[in-house]
Amino acid sequence: MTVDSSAASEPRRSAAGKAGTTGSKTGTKRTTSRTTTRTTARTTSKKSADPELVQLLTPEGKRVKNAEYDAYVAGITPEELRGLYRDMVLTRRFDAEATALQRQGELGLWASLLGQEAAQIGSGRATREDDYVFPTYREHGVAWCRGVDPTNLLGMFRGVNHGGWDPNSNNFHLYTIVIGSQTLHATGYAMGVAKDGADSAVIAYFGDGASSQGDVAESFTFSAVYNAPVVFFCQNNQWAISEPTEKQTRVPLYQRAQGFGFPGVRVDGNDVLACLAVTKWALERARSGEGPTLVEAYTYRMGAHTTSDDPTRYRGDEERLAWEAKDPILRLRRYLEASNHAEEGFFAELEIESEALGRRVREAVRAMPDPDNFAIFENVYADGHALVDEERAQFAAYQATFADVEGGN
Ligand SMILES: Cc1ncc(C[n+]2csc(CCOP(=O)(O)OP(=O)(O)O)c2C)c(N)n1
Ligand SMILES: [Mg+2]
Repeated sequence: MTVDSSAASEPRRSAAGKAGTTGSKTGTKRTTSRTTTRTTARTTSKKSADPELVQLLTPEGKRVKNAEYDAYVAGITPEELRGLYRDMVLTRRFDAEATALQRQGELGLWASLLGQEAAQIGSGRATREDDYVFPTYREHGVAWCRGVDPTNLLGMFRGVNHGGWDPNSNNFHLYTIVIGSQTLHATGYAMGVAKDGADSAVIAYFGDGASSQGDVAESFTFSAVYNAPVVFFCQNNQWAISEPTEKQTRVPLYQRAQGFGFPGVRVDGNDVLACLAVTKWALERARSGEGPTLVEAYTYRMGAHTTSDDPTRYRGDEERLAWEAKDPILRLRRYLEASNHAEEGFFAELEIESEALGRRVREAVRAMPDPDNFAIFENVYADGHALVDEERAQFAAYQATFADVEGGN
């Protein structure tokens, strides 16, 4: 069987070792003291064209065997597979709607996840309810899996709030714009989880560009040394705004983990099944006291960085076309159809559901109330602060200079 792989056509990689690393699967008791993480060569299915890449579904929708990861999706039912498909379709629809709303002036900005649905739905569905997720600003699919209502994601992008959801309701932290900083938050949180003796895991999302941040290196060091139950999920979407991944690293990103003393693995980020399996494996390691794991989901940002970006200024169409052939949604659809796991009615109903979601999102955004002008001074300190009081008073005085036009707009 011929297996296409996302990494096989990778054009820019220069220096690369071949094997990743895997951690010892021994040791099930979590402890905050040091435990030894052994590294051995990790190889993936012999059938894969690229031994670095874990792939369970080819771009043509063929299921390929993988000795290490099949077990993590062995019991998956046709209904669950359809569920993954539904998640990806609705997330893409929500994302397209948000992009359109920005173009209509209803949002100030939008960061599209187009192309990254499998990485986000596969990893998001691998998490358990009591796990804790630290996203960047693009994890709309993970938010969906965590049960955050998608309309709540839009407030910040409309400029009417600083987040829009209670992180503790769904164990899904607020979006983080400061690149890479959430990996430190996740590491600290995971160290706390370990101290509590809980068997929950923590997962931090970040990008290929973020991998160059000191914060990420620091969180790798701390999590390794303290054996924190955290999964670092890097979506390598090939670009950090206009900087290609080759400007971030001379080795495949997943191999960075080895230098910190924990395992790293590269998964086909456009293969929802592989992302589910690999993330389950990594979360299981965390739960059983084996410490951190780096998962590099090898994928592609099919759209612009944000609605403020114009990717035609720095990359060509051929690259995008090559990745479109590996579309995550199309490949699962092909698999569902070829294996008779979904009938035509399922796809038709999903289309209706997508339309309804689009309508709901449009209506919700337009109905969002403008914030109170002084809300920005709330929640800075738990008990108030003299400097905040002073700034509030200054702002009130400034606002008063507009009193004559108040209500006139
Ligand atoms: C500390 C910091 N530096 C710079 C920026 C500006 N910035 C916003 S997004 C971005 C690129 C991030 O790329 P990557 O980590 O690959 O994530 P992606 O946007 O591709 O999902 C940069 C440099 C920022 N937000 N924070
Ligand atoms: Mg990126």
